[in-house]
Amino acid sequence: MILMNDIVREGAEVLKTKAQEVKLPLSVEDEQTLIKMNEYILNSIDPEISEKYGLRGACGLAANQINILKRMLVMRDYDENNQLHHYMMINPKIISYSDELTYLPGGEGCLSVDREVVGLVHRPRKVTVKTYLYENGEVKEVTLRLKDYIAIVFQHEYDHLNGILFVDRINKDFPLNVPENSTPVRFKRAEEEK
Ligand code: UDB
Ligand code: ZN
Repeated sequence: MILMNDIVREGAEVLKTKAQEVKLPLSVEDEQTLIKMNEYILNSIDPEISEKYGLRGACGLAANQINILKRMLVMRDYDENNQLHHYMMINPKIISYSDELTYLPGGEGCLSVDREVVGLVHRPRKVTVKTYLYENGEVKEVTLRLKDYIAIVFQHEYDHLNGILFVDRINKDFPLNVPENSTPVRFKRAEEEK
C-alpha cells in the first residue's frame, strides 16, 4: 500500500517532469499502479486506516507523486451538490476551457507540499475532458464536463502530469489578487451553515 513516505515531495525532479502517455490496452503493471493510487485515496479518507498509517486525507493523486511518469490520475470527492465524482483516469486531455475562472477561497494545498502556501490559484471554471476511465476492470473512452470544485481538483492533478505544481500558478507579486473574471467556489454545506 502507498504510505506518506512513498509520496514524492516538492523539489523532486519527477514533480517538474511531464508524464508519458500510457499505452493501451492497459498493461497489468499500469493497472496495478492505478488500483494502488485509488486505494491510497480510499485508505486516506477512512478514519481508522488513515489514523493507523498517518495518511493525509486526499481528494486526488497523480502518478508523478508516487514517482511514476505516466499519465494516470485518480480523483474522488463530492461537488457542491453532494454528488460524488470518482474517476480513475488514463491519458486525460482537456479539450476545452471556459474563460470564466474560479478558485478555492482558502487557496490550494498538495500532498507533495509540506509547507503552508499563501496565495490563490485561479483556474478555468469549466473544462471538457476527453479521457479513458478505468471502471470495474474495464477501460472506456469518455468525455466529461467538469465544473467548479471538481474542475479544480481535476486541473490540479492534470497539472501534476504536466510537471506543474499549484505554487507555480500563484501570482508572485499579488498572491491574493482576484481577476475580474474569477469567482470563488462556494460549498453548499458552508452556505447552509450561515
Ligand atoms: C488534497 N485536500 O488531497 F476545498 F472539504 C488536499 C490536501 C493536500 C489538503 C490533502 C483537499 O484540498 N481537500 C478538500 C478541499 C476542499 C474542501 C474539502 C476538502 N489535494 C490533492 C493533491 O495534492 N493532489 O495532488 C490537493 C487539492 C487542492 C486543490 C485540489 C486538490
Ligand atoms: Zn497535488
